[in-house]
Amino acid sequence: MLPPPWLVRSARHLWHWQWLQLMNGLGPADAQGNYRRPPAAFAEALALPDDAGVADAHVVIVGRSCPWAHRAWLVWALRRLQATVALVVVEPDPRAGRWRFGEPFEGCSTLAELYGRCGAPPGSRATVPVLYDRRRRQVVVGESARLIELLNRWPAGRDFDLDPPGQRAATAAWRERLQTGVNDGVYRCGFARSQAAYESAEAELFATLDAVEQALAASGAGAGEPGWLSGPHPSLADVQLFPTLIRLELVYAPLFGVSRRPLWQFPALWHWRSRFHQLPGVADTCCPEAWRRDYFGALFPLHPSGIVPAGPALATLVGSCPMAAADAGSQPRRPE
Ligand SMILES: N[C@@H](CCC(=O)N[C@@H](CS)C(=O)NCC(=O)O)C(=O)O
Repeated sequence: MLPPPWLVRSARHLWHWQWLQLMNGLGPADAQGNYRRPPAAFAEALALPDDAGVADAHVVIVGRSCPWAHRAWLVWALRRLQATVALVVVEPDPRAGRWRFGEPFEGCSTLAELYGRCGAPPGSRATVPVLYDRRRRQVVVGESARLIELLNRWPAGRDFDLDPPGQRAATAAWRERLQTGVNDGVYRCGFARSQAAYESAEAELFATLDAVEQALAASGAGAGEPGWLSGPHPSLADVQLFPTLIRLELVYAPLFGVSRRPLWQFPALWHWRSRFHQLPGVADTCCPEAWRRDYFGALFPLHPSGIVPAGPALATLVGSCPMAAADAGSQPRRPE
């Protein structure tokens, strides 16, 4: 038997109120319902430590599902920092809503404990990624945008500058635009608390993706020519874009509602994503099962059932573009 309408109405009312309370735990919003990312606790990077490059003196702490941590992991992998910076992977604890260490790290079982011990202001969020200094027992930086700049200056196993001198201005401009429009943009869609907040974030997200698509297509980088977002060499702008785009079909489109245009409708971006994925070390940083499990399993207010949907295999997202293949099929073939 169907429940009476008054019961449905009251349950909806109560559920909406509870949803708003739970959303407060996920992230703050302004009066219009726009998600506002809280500031990081250790936002400013300390100077490059004198012992940068000494084996095991520093640790970068990441979580597999976190796109902000993914950028740090990418720089670590691309520059081959394995010999000098240890990588520690924390796991989410969905019940407690925080990160925990697999085995005690510096005597701490959770990231929150480590933050507290390093003097994070009370009430601040214990977020990944973190660059930690083992000798000084201090966080060097807890803000990913600064952290990747620092790791890019770290003495490396591979001479690979991700802020190449000839393309610095373009890299900086893209990084700023991507941070708001794309990296935070998908979260502003998913964590929006009103239709208007969602629509404005969604419009900015797809406008930014359109701009990237045009830039890549114009440079030839999307069509098989060598070249990257800010110029001929891969840069921190590419590093910033990849973690968001590689999660698009797997997580953000179904969970955050960013499904207006699937990525195969952006052929240059699709091709760019496949090429970036092929760079040495990048594939090892991609953990699609953990992404789906953590997002669908841990973001209770957005997905209360916790059911993890089946998703496309990663291999189908980093192969040739279905759109390009369709175009090629519809073109008259050139004589051999
Ligand atoms: N500003 C930070 C944001 C990082 C961030 O939000 N990380 C999330 C995971 S994707 C986190 O650790 N959240 C834990 C929490 O909010 O308690 C950065 O870019 O480094």
